[in-house]
Amino acid sequence: MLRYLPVRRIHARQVLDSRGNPTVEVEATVGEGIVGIDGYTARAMVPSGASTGKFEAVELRDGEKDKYLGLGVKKAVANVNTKLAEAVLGENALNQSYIDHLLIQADGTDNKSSAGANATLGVSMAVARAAAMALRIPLYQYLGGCHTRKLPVPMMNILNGGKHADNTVDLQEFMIMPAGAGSFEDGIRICTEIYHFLKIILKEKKLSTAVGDEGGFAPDLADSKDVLELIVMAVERAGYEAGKEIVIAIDAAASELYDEERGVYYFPGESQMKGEDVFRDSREMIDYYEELLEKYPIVSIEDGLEEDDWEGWKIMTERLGGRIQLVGDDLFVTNKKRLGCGIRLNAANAILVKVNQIGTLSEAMEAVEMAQHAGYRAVISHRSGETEDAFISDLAVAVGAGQIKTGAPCRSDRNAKYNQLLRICENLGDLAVYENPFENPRK
Ligand code: 2PG
Ligand code: MG
Repeated sequence: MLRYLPVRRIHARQVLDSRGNPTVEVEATVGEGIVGIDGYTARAMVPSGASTGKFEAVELRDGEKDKYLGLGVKKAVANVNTKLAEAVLGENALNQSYIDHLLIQADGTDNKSSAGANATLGVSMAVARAAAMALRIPLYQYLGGCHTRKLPVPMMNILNGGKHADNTVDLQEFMIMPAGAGSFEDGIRICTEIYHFLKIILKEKKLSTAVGDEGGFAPDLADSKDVLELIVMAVERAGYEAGKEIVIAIDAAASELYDEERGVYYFPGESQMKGEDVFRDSREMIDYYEELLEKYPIVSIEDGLEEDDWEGWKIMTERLGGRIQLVGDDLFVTNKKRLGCGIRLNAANAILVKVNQIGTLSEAMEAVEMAQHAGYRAVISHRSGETEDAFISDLAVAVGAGQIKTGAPCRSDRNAKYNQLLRICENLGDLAVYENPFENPRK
């Protein structure tokens, strides 16, 4: 059995992401020079957020105002090509946790602010992919083992708002989940049909069919109820039953609405559409969600409150946690310390996992493990700024997350993830498992 697979070459370059911003791409070559083993080169690209949590690991940007509006990543690229490469060259690519440990050490800070989480993550992912290639097994199997076979239920964001669109919808994401579909493939088909019917309905109503950063439509609507009405209409028009084949998830991204000075959440779009300022405090936010739950088949709310409001999260979990999934994104930032705090306090009951929030693959996988041990669910997620890299699809299957959030069935940066999952589905054949994650709510 192959036990030692040396990292032979690490090389980074600056490329573009789905929003036209620079990002880091890393190539890793492993194995060269070992008897009987060819060299294998794999590539990974790093995603980037817009509604970024303030406790996330640091994404290093150049800040040169005359180039890419300050968003270049040449410094992160240089860090990969110098100190991170030096740290892992000659080391065993088959020992991912050790590779990641070396990257963390080479950075030397708590939040990857020296090398940049965009630099460490690129190396981490490229090495893992190269190792899988050398072993000639699919990435999901390399990361998850031979028993890996659970496909995730997609959270498809078909209507964009908040920081991801230029419209009046204040909550960031309205997603459909084919939780009652018979297979992953059917789930994708059903959601895509609903997406197309939503477009037809928007056109009929003379609303905009332009899309936001994650490929969902971004019309001007008065409030969340209007959005949910349209979604239910699209589900029915496509021939499905909302609450049966299809359930709904929301990412409120409430940290973005929070007005720190006043200690309340401000809804700018709703205010504009209604001609009066709309504020909600923490308790009113929970009341608001409760009202929406009564009327619509919502099964999951992400970042319902802002990232510092542990007390509010505790109360929200007490009030809603028995009925729906409450996902911590900005709250947990894929960080075990923050997740541990949430578990102790009984705040939220699920974690959103974004590899670039923490900066290495091992740390992200450990966060999933910690969540699953505590009876929390895990949702693997893209960022609003993405690339054609579909690493997270393999990761979602590898950890058996059961849920993936990766945008609308529109724009190749989003469909790259769905298409990779379709390939994995085909690869698994009859072994593939597709389950409704909400059938046996664990709380
Ligand atoms: C989120 C993400 C992804 P961003 O808030 O969950 O949908 O957005 O990448 O902008 O943080
Ligand atoms: Mg979020």
